[in-house]
Amino acid sequence: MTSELFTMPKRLSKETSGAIASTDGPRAGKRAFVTGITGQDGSYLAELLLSKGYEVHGIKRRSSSFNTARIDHLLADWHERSARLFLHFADLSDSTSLARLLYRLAPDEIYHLGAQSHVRVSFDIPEYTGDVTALGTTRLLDALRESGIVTRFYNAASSEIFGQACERPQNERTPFHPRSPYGCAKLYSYWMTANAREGYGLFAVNGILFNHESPRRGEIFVSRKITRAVARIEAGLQEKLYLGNLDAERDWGYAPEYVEGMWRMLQQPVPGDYVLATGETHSVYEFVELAFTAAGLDWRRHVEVDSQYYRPTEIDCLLGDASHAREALGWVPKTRFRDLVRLMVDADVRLLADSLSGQTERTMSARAGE
Ligand code: NDP
Ligand code: GDR
Repeated sequence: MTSELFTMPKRLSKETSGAIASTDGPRAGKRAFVTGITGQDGSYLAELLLSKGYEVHGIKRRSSSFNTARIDHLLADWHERSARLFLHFADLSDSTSLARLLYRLAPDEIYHLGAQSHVRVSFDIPEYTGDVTALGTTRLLDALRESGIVTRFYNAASSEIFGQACERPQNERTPFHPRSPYGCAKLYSYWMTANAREGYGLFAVNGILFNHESPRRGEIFVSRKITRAVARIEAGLQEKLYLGNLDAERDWGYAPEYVEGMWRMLQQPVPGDYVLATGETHSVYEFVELAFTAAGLDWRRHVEVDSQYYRPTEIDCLLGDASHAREALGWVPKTRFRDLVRLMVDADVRLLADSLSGQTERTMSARAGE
């Protein structure tokens, strides 16, 4: 389906638009554009796409310190002919930067992963979360429409949109009841993506992903907070770990497997929405117990509850049903909960040992032994 709203804008010439020199030539493979490439999922996705021969363009935010640690091992000097990963300064709060890049790059596929992604923090900065996580998607979709390019669009939706769900497990037809500013922002983003598909015929998909973790998980998400603390307690650098609600249950999978699912969604003949989940749910308490036991520690001696980590509204239990993804995409999660906890503890123990021995120049993936 086409629409007048997709009419090509008057294009600038390459000279005046400042086309990116290294990407001007004919393309051998597909070109992908990734928001959130510096995050956990973005880094695994970049690896996957490069391994499939893609040329990958990601955006990074201006920061007063380096924020590319997760992808440093993938970056080559962009002057070199072999370079296939390129970073550009842009921000989801700056529509002009997004429009300019999409126009210049005309990517075959767009993976929209950028967000203020922390649920607890979204209660402290709800307006900002709405601006980046909700409106950021609108800005990107609008930039896409204005640039007049033909492309495929993946939106990182979230199991948080189910919130206090009325049924268990949750699938693509489960009604939504978000329980945080983040969940509300993701629900808006979800509907904007669906609307672009229905209204403008865009190949746009929502990946409704349940929690997925890895050694590259941000340090203030509960899984990584626990495994880092276990490593530090084992090394005698820390005595206590303060957590919030230990009873909350989540469907936890392994991040590299989930980015494979994202890619598969964009290779389908028609666009749709997909849940990715393991189909198992475990409490934070279970995560704690397994992680401490893996390092030979007794969690009761070290873990205390601090109510400041509680949320004004919590989701008690999330459990996903990914049978649609299994049937349509052939996507099946492989890493079990117990193995996930173990590999994260092992990675943090190695990471700490490396940093204590001064081997700080080693890349994150090498440190994690992945
Ligand atoms: P991360 O928090 O690790 O990464 C978020 C990314 O978004 C980072 O690259 C971050 O940049 C970038 N970002 C934040 N604000 C802006 C902005 N204003 N402009 C441009 N980029 C910005 O998230 P994950 O990798 O874990 O998750 C990827 C996506 O999937 C997110 O949208 C998340 O909400 C969603 N999701 C994640 C799940 C999970 O379990 N991991 C489950 C379901 C959904 P910087 O590095 O500079 O901070
Ligand atoms: P979540 O992940 O909110 O599910 O969002 P998080 O790891 O933050 O919390 C999971 C559960 O653990 C409980 N919890 C704590 N959480 C944190 N961060 N810190 C604590 O000290 C703590 N103690 C207990 C929480 O209350 C919660 O129940 C993640 C993010 O990646 C989102 O971007 C994504 O959309 C969803 O997963 C699916």
